[in-house]
Amino acid sequence: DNHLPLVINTWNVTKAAHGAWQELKTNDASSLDALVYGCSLCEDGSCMSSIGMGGRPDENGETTLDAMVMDGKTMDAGSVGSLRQIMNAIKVARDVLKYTAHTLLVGELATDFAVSMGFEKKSLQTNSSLESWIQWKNNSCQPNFWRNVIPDPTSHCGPYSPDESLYSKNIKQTDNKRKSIDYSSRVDKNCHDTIGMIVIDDNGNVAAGTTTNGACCKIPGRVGDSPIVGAGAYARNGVGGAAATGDGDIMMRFLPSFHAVQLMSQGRDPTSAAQNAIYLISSFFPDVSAAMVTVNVEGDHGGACVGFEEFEYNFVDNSSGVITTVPVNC
Ligand code: SD4
Repeated sequence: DNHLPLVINTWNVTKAAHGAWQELKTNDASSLDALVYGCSLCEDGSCMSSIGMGGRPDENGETTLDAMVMDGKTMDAGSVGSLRQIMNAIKVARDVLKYTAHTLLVGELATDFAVSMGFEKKSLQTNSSLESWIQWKNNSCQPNFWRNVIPDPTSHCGPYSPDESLYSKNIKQTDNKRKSIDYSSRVDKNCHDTIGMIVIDDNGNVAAGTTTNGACCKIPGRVGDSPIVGAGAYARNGVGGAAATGDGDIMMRFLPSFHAVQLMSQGRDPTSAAQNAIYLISSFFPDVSAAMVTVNVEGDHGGACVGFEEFEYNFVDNSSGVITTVPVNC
């Protein structure tokens, strides 16, 4: 097929698309290695401030990373959740795939695994991540992830105060006192912090993957959708792949990437597969921010989104050889 190879990724992250494309075209890389290389270019924080190193920190001010890769030929996958102090999370995810029989390693022990694989351990904090954390800490109106701590934009937005019971983590409210979450306030709609990518090489091998630091000011230990197979991304040879971005705490309950690939395997075109997967989520959570890209092995591609002010994706295939940015209406 003259469309192959191809690369598609969430958001306008041409650095990642370009890196993956170069690997395919000039180094004859496999789809999996091209994907890992392209995404890893952004993990030093140089693409969007919120991917990888120096990205948006957790409540304690630490940046931790989620990443996954999936090989649609073997249906192998490797992923890491809440990985600490290792910059190239997607490369660690590939090592989980390649060198272990596991799928997901998490936290400090995933760091130990990475170190044993030769990765360098270092702080992921930068001046800008420190600054954004201090700003969050000092503004009690900023979104947080506690069900019993609802930011009140009408009140004075002072610093979080340790003795203010509203902001005390030690207060466990009973279910009937627990307020429902205003989902629309939790995710910064202008902050795009995940690359999800699908690469199909000229042998038709589909790889899919993600890398992210998750969500600003997450509760330490939180793992999002991005490293969850079928949620963050999914790949299947003979069909295609999908990758998702947005409010992962909600999205992971619906396995949207698996859902979309499943629909494509039943003959759906990529756009309607993405729309079905995303609109199912918003039918339960109308305020969710959620987006997805999809591509099939014929080279047809599409996207869908809800709740974002704008969503776009990068696409390049062999017939054009040029990276285009495709806007999607939300
Ligand atoms: C997460 N899905 O960890 C990621 C965040 C994201 O645009 O994609 N934001 O929930």
